Amino acid sequence: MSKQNTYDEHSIKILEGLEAVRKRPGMYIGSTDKRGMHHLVWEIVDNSIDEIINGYGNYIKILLHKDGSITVADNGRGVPIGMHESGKSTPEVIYTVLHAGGKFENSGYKVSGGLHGVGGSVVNALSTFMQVTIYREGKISQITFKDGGKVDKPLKQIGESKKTGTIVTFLPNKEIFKNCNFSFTTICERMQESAFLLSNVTIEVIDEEDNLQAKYHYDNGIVSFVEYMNEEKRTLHQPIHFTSTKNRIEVDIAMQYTDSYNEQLLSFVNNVKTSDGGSHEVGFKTGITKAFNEYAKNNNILKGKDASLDGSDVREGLSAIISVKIPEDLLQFEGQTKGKLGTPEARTVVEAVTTENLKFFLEENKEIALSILEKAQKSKMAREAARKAREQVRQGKGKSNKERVLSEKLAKATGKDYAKNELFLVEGDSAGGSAKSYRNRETQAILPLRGKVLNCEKASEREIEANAELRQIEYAIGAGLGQEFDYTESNYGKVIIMTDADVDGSHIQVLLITFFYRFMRPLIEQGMLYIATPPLYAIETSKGKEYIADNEELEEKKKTLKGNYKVQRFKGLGEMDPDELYETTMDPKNRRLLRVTLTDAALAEKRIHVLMGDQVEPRKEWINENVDFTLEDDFRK
Ligand code: 0R9
Repeated sequence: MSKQNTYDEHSIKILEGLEAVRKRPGMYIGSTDKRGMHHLVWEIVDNSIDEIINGYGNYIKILLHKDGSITVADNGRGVPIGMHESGKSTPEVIYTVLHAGGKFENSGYKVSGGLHGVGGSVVNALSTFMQVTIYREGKISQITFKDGGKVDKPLKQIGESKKTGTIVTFLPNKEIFKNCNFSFTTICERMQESAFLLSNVTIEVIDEEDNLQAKYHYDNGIVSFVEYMNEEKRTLHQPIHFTSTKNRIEVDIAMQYTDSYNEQLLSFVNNVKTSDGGSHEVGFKTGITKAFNEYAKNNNILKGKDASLDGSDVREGLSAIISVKIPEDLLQFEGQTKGKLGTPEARTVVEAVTTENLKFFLEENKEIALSILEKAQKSKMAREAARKAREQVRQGKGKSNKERVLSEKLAKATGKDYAKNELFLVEGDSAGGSAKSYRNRETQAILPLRGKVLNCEKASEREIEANAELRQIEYAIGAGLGQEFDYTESNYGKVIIMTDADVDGSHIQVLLITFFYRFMRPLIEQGMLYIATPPLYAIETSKGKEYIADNEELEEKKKTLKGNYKVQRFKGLGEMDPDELYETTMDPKNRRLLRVTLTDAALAEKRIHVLMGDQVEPRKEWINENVDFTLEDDFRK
């Protein structure tokens, strides 16, 4: 037996380490759902990215194979192939010893605060197959593992080549990652982000099953990123770009205003996205507010007694990327998913760099400064007007005739415990009528919606206000709109979308989700938005009537039935009797509500585009991944 195959004390320790990963995968990769499984890919890709950051290689390729395995390849130097002091080959150590990568670590900017950097051994532990092929020193060498890190074939030369690089293939353990598949879209989004941040690197993603491919390469880093974010918008100027290093913190910022009302801010620390923001974002926001207010005062745009522009005013229509590089000893991450930067120095440094550079830019570019300030002033006025109008509505004043008519459609709940109250947005007047007649009047309010809701992917707040259906929803919820929206003011703890289980119903759901996403996002973030799931079938047997959720459940049920039975298919909510609708879909005792969650809001605006576009496939995938419900049946067409 060769040395690599003998199970000595050292090998046992290694297998125990890998066993610990399998026992508590969550500790290493966050979770064992789809997100966790993709984390395995990020772990491997991060190694390639580290190599590129260190100055070696410019190409990464990812292949999603038909059998559920995945390959990541880079053209760096290749993992060293020599013998390690333990007597094992270096690749064996790297892919079986926890945290071994770190010992060889030579990148000054490795992110250790997040879930990153735990390395190939964790991926190996959670895979039933892993193969590492290395092109280095004129040779092609390969090592294969099975069953979560056991060496199947030790490192061996399998050929000769002048190329250099590393290829890693692995098959995630299906018992750990149940019902999970790799998603081409998720991988593409992340790789595109990396391509933006790295500049002059090509990243290719290929899905062999569905024959899809994508290739990313950007010459201008985060400037290209901002241009991409604003691709479909009207911009007010060329992107503003500045970089600077202070107190060992490197700041790289690109920003560009558009004529839209939306703010889009993405931040990164050491090339890893900080989805929950943190001190660098705070510094940036304070910095731009300061720069614009100072400029406005110095140039008499804001006069003596005028109130200052507020942060939200100067961020209206702004798209920005904040990328900082922080040395390891200063890194602090917060929050459950470690997506928030804590490092206090990042706030002061980013604020100083932003104020300084932006002030300089504004002085040098008067016309641009004025156009941005004009927009900010408008936002300030609209904000003040909206606040006054809301106060009047709250005090019962200023309720127009129109609003009174609108509010007649709403069947209010009588209870005053707002958190317990529920607002049902019901497709169609007829189902709305059924729901109104048979509901829990104390806690359940009904607002019937007629026809399709406005597609508000690109609508402004003013257009929303002009749209009767959306205006009603805003008015019923009573917590404002857009930047003024305050979920604590909501008249309801749950807002429930109730539509027919057909294509039109699904479309209405998507349109409403888009509306809430754009204009009442905290409602989604707070987990207050739901989808009702009316049953598709009822089965009548000698024992009585039973409701069936979907086709799958129907097939299962049919297998268990003996004797005569009758299947009824509900084509819409209107086909159910009012008591039936209440019992199956509204009664908290029986109903099944699906909570709408946005797992990753960062590029969501871009995704809303996908969602609202003409193509069905990307939309279906987006919904499946980002909204906690599936609409398989309805989106199959
Ligand atoms: C396809 C995924 N790629 C990788 O996993 C990968 C790891 C890796 C790497 C090095 C180069 N390319 C890589 N790709 C490397 C080489 C050298 C020094 N550091 C890193 C060198 O030539 O001296 N390594 C990651 C960890 C290790 N190598 C090490 F620990 F073995 F050094």
